[in-house]
Amino acid sequence: MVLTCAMVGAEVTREQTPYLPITAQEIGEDAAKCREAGAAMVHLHVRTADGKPSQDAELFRAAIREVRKRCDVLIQVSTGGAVGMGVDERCGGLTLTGADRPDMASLTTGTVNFGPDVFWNPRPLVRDIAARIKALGIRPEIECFDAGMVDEALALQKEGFIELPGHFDFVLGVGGALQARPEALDFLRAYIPAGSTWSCAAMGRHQLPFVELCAERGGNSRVGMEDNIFLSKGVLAKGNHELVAEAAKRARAKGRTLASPQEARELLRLG
Ligand code: KMH
Ligand code: ZN
Repeated sequence: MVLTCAMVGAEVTREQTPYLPITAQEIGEDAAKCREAGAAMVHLHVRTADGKPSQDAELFRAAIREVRKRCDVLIQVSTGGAVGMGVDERCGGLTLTGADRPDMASLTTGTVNFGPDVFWNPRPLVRDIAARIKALGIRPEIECFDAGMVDEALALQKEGFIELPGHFDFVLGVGGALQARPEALDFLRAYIPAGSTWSCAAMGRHQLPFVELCAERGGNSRVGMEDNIFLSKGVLAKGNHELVAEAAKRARAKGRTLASPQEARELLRLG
């Protein structure tokens, strides 16, 4: 089972939790602890020094270097960024090559309500981002906030923008989108093309129970402060590694073994 940790996100603030990693060094230190706790991959966003969401290439470079000097966890850069960002800003992490090249990048395949906002992903923009991911020679994690985003992945394959079978991440529980319900997960995992891999990122209080559902169903799982800051009701996680450790405990209790980054690379066909 591949455990991914979405460590930073674009929405959570230091006012909500003092444990959110913001600087490259904080991200590197927490990532190493996540790896130790059982994560094979981290999904990364970056922030400016004052905590504002950014997708700046140099901030990504600094964070990636701080992670890689400490551990071998796979690094997936976000191309979603924060609502309202333009495509070039969103794709900052895709400009990094050589030793700083990310292992994977997220790709959301449709527009969706996002709480009071709209996460804007019109079809030409999705194709633009998919082409940049392909040009970098890495594979996307296809992020589906709603069921139609699976169908759009099939359209992207037909048009040559992505390869399938692929790796899907079902993001369940965002306000205005598909909610974190077991039947939604069961529909989606049956709906993706045969041979594809999947994980699920459930929001808020659903995060840790969904690790167990994913474990039971033979899938992979994403946890982390991007989606949930609480270890239990009213108890903040004192770092992403605490969420990963709890996820690892629950997955193992369901009889799953956790993939190393190298094993995850093979399972997700990252080459
Ligand atoms: N912050 C959300 C608006 C991604 O990383 O690709 C989008 C997001 C998706 O987090
Ligand atoms: Zn993200």
